[in-house]
Amino acid sequence: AWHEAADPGLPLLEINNRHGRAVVALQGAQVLSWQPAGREEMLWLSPRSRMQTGKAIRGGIPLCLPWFGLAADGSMQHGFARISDWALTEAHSQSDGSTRLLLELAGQSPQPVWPHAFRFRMEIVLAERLTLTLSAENRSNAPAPLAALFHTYFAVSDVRSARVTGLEQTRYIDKLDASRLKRQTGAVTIEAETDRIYLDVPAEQILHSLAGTMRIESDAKSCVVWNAWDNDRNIADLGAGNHAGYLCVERGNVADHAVTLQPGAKHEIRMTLSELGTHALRGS
Ligand code: TA6
Repeated sequence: AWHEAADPGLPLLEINNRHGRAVVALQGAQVLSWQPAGREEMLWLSPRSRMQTGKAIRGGIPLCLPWFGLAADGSMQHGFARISDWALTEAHSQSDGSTRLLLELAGQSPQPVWPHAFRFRMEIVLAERLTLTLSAENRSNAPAPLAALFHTYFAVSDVRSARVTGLEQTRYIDKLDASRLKRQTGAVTIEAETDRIYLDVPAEQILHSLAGTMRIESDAKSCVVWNAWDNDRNIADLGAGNHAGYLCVERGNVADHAVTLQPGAKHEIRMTLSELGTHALRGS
């Protein structure tokens, strides 16, 4: 139904294969929906999201690229990649029944705060698992600072009963407590507004919720955990009470793990999501 709300200038691609179904917006190379065969929706899309050209979409898997958080001059949050129109350069089915899409965004940066020529590529493979590979190449002749993150919104039955394992004993920056550095004890649970950047994290996290179990694997070193809690009322495209339905668990290289890309150099991050067989469709 949310397709119908989309502005006609916001093209959506749909993948359907024996492993499941996914919807990807060309704007931002953003995965909006992923439903493994016979399973529920794994990603959360805000019922209040704008579906308009040039406006960030609240949900699915937005990219934060080429920076995370506010730009150095305070002008723009999370980079321009998520509001830019990417091009589909390849789409094909593979012998194992999976589908592979390749999307690209290249040229001169539209943002003076990041004055570089670049090429970003995003590969999306829908198999039994969903694998995203993002690469960023600096095509300018000056070193470019770069952060890259998959800002995934996972659908949960109720965030108060969600739990993330795989971050035990990890250090994190608490953005809601003057960016103090703290250490996680036990699993991560959400009992209030939460906005943390975990550093040097293990390759794998598991998100447990009453809806089911999701494995998140990545070679990247940061993991951001975010839920707006009752601050959702102040975020127009989220809306009061809607925080209960999602938890952001975001893998990438940001903060201490942001990089400097030399002219001609590339940086790549990969993430694989696997549903661990527990999100059976209700009533089946
Ligand atoms: O990744 C967490 C975060 O950076 C939070 O600080 C919060 O603001 C969130 O992203 C959403 O950002 P957005 O620009 O999409 O509203």
